[in-house]
Amino acid sequence: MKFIRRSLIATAAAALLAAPFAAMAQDIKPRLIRFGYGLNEASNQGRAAKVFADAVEKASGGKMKVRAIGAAALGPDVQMQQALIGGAQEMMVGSTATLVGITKEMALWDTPFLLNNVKEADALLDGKVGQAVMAKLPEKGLVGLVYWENGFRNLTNSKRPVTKMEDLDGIKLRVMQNNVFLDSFKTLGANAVPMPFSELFSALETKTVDGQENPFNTILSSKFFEVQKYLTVTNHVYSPWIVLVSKKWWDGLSKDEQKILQDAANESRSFERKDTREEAAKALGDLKGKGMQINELPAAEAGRMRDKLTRVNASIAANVGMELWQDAQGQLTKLRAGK
Ligand code: TK8
Repeated sequence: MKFIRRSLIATAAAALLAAPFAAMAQDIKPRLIRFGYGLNEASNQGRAAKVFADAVEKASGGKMKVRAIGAAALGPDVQMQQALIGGAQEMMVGSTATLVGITKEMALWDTPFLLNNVKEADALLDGKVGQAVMAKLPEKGLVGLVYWENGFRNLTNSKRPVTKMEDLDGIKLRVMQNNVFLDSFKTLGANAVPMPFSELFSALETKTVDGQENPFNTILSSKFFEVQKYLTVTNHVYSPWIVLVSKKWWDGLSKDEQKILQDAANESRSFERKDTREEAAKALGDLKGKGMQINELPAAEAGRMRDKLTRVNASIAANVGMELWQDAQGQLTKLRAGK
């Protein structure tokens, strides 16, 4: 009897002691962050995702852990955006173009021939205009941290070299799931088909589509050169990527945790832009080495395309709002005047 009572007391005492320990164990269990992206691990996107993951882990002393999951294993951009909004996934990086269905102001970045160089891109994205566009996300259940560079987009296809606008006639061209891209390429005469990036390689391989458009880096890292003969340097639009957080999840973080994520995102942005630009500078030579036939779109043809797209530009301005459109144009005018 005595023995039983003593052991009961011991059990109760152990339970009392165990409770706070269990709570502590909960506290030190790291926060797991699933960070999804669409390209391969061996791409500019994959490398920067790793830099972000390492920076978060280091700054949090291991209390926050980022699992970077590439190759659209968590789904294409559009699906991940929904998972973030619902709180089923914490973070992602993807194209601003696929976000337009959620935040119409993102279409500003889809304006053909809007930006002339990466200096203009950095100034606009990191300045007032880029931040104003990003500020539209929280009301939709998303938080934007930084813009990364996807880059200037160029055209590839398996049918013929594109040296003038008319060469696009009848080319079945995959575009991102975005009305501006769809409209632009239809206006230029291509048979544009929207499709998630994750389906693109096999669609090119099976000739479901003849061509696509993406920066040099992606044409290289996604091995499109294996299934595309012709590359035309068009630089028809500058595409940003955006690092997104689920707002539902973000709101449950402490201020310190939010700062760790924002700081790590800033660090990843510097790394990513430098890495992307270095890779892009030599990618064209690499693609030539892989057997692609490359030509530059003559400036006069780019001009013709620009003129043809005036109507599309007008509809972008109307959709994103005149104030934003004029702010962007105003900042560009100033930049170009060297102010
Ligand atoms: C990757 C995409 C890709 C984009 C596209 O998920 O879809 O063509 O350029 O980078 O976001």
